[in-house]
Amino acid sequence: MKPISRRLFGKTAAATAAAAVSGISFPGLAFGLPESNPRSLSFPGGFKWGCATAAYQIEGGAKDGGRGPSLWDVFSHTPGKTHEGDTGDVADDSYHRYKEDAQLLKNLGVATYRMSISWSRIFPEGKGEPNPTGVDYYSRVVDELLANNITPYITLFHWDTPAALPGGWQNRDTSKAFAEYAAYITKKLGDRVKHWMTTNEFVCFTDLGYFEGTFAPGLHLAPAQRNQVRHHAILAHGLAVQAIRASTPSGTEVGLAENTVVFCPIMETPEHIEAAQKATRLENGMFITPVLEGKYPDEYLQKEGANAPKVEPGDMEAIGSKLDFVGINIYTPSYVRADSSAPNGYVIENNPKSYPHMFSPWIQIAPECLYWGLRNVHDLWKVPALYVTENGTSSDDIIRADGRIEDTDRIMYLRNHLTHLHRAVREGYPIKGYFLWSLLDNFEWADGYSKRFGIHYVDFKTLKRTPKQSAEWYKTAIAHNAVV
Ligand code: GBH
Repeated sequence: MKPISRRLFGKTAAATAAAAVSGISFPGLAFGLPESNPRSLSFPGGFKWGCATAAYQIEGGAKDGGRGPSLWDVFSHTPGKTHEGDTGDVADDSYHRYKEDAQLLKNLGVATYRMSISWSRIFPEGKGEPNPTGVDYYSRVVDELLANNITPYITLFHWDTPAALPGGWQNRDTSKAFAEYAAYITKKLGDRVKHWMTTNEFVCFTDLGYFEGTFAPGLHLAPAQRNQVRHHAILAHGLAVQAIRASTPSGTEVGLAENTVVFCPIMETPEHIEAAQKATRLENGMFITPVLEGKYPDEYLQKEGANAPKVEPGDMEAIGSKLDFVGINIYTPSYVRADSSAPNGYVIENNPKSYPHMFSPWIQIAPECLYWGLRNVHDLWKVPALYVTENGTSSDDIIRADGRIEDTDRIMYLRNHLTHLHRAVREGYPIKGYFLWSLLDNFEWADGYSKRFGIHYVDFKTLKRTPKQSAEWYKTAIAHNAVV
C-alpha cells in the first residue's frame, strides 16, 4: 500500500509547536513523532481531540448547591451494591475544582471536552421548580472552558436519574420530564453551548438497572417491563431532541452517545462483513436501530412477542428525530460469522478463554473494534457525522519512587485504537472527533474507585491530580495530530 499522503492529512498549527512539547512529568520522552517517520498516521486538519467525563463520576458535592439525590446516590449508599461501598459523594470534587480541571484540559491541548450535567442539580425533584444555583454552576463551567478555548460537548443524562421521579424509567412520565429538563437547560446554556448529546448508553440505565440489577436502581424486572423501560429511554431521547431543537438557535448540533455492541467480522471477507452489519442492526434493535430508523426492527418485535413494548401514537416519530451526529462509545468487540443456517444469517462468536484483556476483564483488546464500530453504523445508516464519544481503558497504574505514574499498557491500548480510528478516517467515514475516556480517575460505577480510567491520576485522599505517562503521550499525539 502507498504511504499516506501528507497533503491529504495536514498537520494542525499546533504541530508546528511540536518541538516545544515538553514532558509534563516525563521530560525527554519522544514517542513515534511524524518528523522521524514520514509514513506516520496523520489526521485531517481540524480533527477534534477531546476528553470525556460524567457528572456523577467526577463532581462530588452531592448535597451542595441544592442538588437533589439521584438513583445512583441511593444505589451507592445501599450496602453491597458498589465496590467496598464506594459512593460519588466526593468523587474528584470537580464541583469545586472545575477550574483546575480546565487547566488540565488546556495543558493537554484538547479542542473539546465532553461532560455531563446532573439533572438533579437543575431540577432537584426531577421536574417542577428549577434550581438556579445548579444552572449557575454549569454556566460557570462552560465559561471557564470557553475562556480556555475548549469547546464543551454536553451530555444531558449520564445515568443519574433524579430519585424523586416516581417509578424512574418504568414511568412514561420520566421521558416527558426529561424533555422538559432538556428544553430548560439548553435554553439557558444554548447561547454558548452548540453541541448536545441527549443520553449516554441506553443499556446501562435500562437493562443493567432494571433487569440485570448491577447498576442503579438495582431491580430485576420481567422482560416485558424491561422492554418498556427501554422504550421510555429511547422516547426520552427523541422528545429531548425535539425539545432542544425548539429551544436553541439554529446551528446547534444534537446527537447522543451510544454504546452499540460493536460487531467485527471474524474475517474481512464480504460475507462476514455483511453479517457484522446485520448483527449491528438487529442486536442493537431496541436502541440505536429505532433511533436511526424510526421503527423497531420486525425481528426484535417478533423475538419479544407478547413482551414487546407498548408504543403510543407519535412515539416512533419522536424517537426517529433526525440527528446531526451519532456518538459511539467503543471499548471492546464481539465477533460475528456469516452462517446461512442461522435464523438471521449470522452467529456471534464467544472470544476464546485466552483472549487478552485489560485491567477490567470486560475490556477485551481488539483495536479494530474502533474501525468496525464506526464503519458499521455509517454503512447501515449514512449518518451525517460520527464521533467516538468514549474510548479508553482502566490500568493498574505503576507509581514510581520519584512520583511518576506509568501506564504503558494504557498507551498501548490507545495507540492501537487510534491506528484503527485512522483507518476509518482515511477511508472517508465522516468522523469529526475522538473523546478519550477519561480525563481523570473517577467513580467507576459499581467498581467504585477500584478501576482507574484516567490519564490523570487522582489521589482520592488528597484529590491531587497528577498527569500519567499517557497524558504526555496524548498531548504529543494532539500536538502532532497523528498517532505517535
Ligand atoms: C462507559 O460504560 C460509561 O459511559 C462510563 O461512564 C464508564 O466509566 C466507562 O464506560 C468505563 O466503564 O463487569 O463484566 O459485568 C461502559 C459500559 C457497562 C461496561 C457495564 C462494563 C460491566 C461489565 N459498561 N459493564 S461486567
